[in-house]
Amino acid sequence: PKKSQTGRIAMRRYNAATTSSEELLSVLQRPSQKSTEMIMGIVNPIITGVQKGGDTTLLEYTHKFEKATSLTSPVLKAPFPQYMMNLPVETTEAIDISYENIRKFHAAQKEDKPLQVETMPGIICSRFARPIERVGLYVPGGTAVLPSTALMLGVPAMVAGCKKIVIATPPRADGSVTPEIVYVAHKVGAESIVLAGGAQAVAAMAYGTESVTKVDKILGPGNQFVTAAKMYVSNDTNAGVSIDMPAGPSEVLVIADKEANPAFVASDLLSQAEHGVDSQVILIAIDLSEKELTAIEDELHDQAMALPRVDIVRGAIEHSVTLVVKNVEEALRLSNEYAPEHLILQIKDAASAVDLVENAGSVFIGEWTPESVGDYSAGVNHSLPTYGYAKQYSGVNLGSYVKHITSSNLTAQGLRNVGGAVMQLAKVEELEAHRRAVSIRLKYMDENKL
Ligand code: HSO
Ligand code: ZN
Repeated sequence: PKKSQTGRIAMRRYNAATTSSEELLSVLQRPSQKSTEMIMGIVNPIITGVQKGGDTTLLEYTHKFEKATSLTSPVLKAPFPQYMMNLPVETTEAIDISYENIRKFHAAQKEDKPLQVETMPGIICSRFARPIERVGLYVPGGTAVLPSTALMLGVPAMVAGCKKIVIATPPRADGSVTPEIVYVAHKVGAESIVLAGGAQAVAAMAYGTESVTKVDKILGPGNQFVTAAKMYVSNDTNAGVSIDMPAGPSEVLVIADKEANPAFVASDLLSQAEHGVDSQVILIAIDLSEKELTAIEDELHDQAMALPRVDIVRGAIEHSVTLVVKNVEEALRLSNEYAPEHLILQIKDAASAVDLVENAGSVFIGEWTPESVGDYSAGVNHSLPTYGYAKQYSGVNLGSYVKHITSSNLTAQGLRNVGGAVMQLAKVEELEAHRRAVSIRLKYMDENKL
C-alpha cells in the first residue's frame, strides 16, 4: 500500500469582497477532463471489437481489465440463485428500507391519466407515457461497490414498467458479482446481469451480443471511458440507443452561514470528497468571521485524517475551494453559476432559500439533511447531472424511463374550425398534398351535409 501523505488538508480560500467576479468564476471552473480525442482513441476499438466479436471479445476484455480470468460466460440470467445474494440481515434491511422510499417517491411521479386539452371545439390533443421497453443500467465498480446505484437506476425502471431491465457491472477478480447488486437486481426484476464494465459493457448493451440483450436506452454513471462510450453509441444511428446524460466527476456545493455547525459542514464536504480524487467540493460561507472559518477548516482536517479514504480526500480537496460572500443572494448567484450536482443549504431559513435555486441536481435542506441520506435512502435519486450539466439536464427520474406520445382526435366540426389555418400554411409552404388532405374532407362534409 501507498504511504499516506502528511500535511494539513485545506481548501483554498477566496473572499468575494476582494476578488473580482471573473476570478471567482474562474476559481469555480471544474478541473479539466482528459481530452475526448485521447479517450475516444481508446474507446473506439473496444466498441467496434465488441460489436464484431460479441461474447468472445467481451469476455476477453473482462479477463484483461477485471482480471476475472475464470469467467466463462458474460451474462447471468434471472432467476438469480439465492447463494449469490447471501447478505447480513442489516444489509438486506437497509436495502429494503431504501428500496421502499425510492419506490414511493418515483411511483408518485407517475402520470396516472393522459393529459388532455381541447384546443378548439372538436380538437382534442393528448399526451400519454409508455415505458421504454429495454433499459441497460450501468453500475460502476472501481474504488467502491455501489449497490445504491443499482437501486437508483433499477427502482424507477421497475416503477415505469420497463419490460427488460439489464444491469451491467464489472465482476470481481474471482468472477463473482457483488451480492448486494444481485439482491437489488432480484428486487427490481432485472432479466439479467452483464458481468462487464467500461466501454465494453456499454457496447454490449448498445448492440447486443449472443448472450447480452440489446437495450433501447443506457443509464448510469461511470468513468470517462464509460461516458465516452455512451456518447459514441448514442450518436451511432445503427445502435438505436439513447443515454441519460453526460457524466463527470461527483461534486457538492455547501452554503453555510453563522448558524451552521462546523462539524456538520465539514462532514458533508468530506462525504463527497471521498468519492474520488477528481471529486470537487465547494464551500460558500456567508459572512463568516476568521474564527468561524477556521473552525470549519479545523474540523475538515481532523475528520479527514480519521477517514480510511484520506488519500482520496486529499486529492479532491486539492482542487476544492471556499468562497466567502456577504449574503444569501450572492451565495446563490455563484451556486447557480456553478450548477452543482448536489447543493446543501446549512443556513437559517434554508427552505425559503430554495426559491433562489435555479441550477442544481438535488438540494439538501437544513442541518438535518446530509447528502448521504439522498445518496442512499431518502427516496430522491442520486444519479444526477454533474460538471455544470445541471443547467440543462434533470437527474434520473421516472421520466427517464418513459417516452411521451401525443395524439390528436378531431371531429368534423373540429376540422372545420382549424382547416382554414392548415390549408393556408400548407399553401405558404407550397405543400399541396398537405392542403388537399384537408380540402378533400371539407368537400366531403359539404357534399354529405356533415
Ligand atoms: N454521491 C454519489 C452517489 C453515491 N454516494 C453512491 C454513495 N454511494 C453521487 O454523486
Ligand atoms: Zn455519495
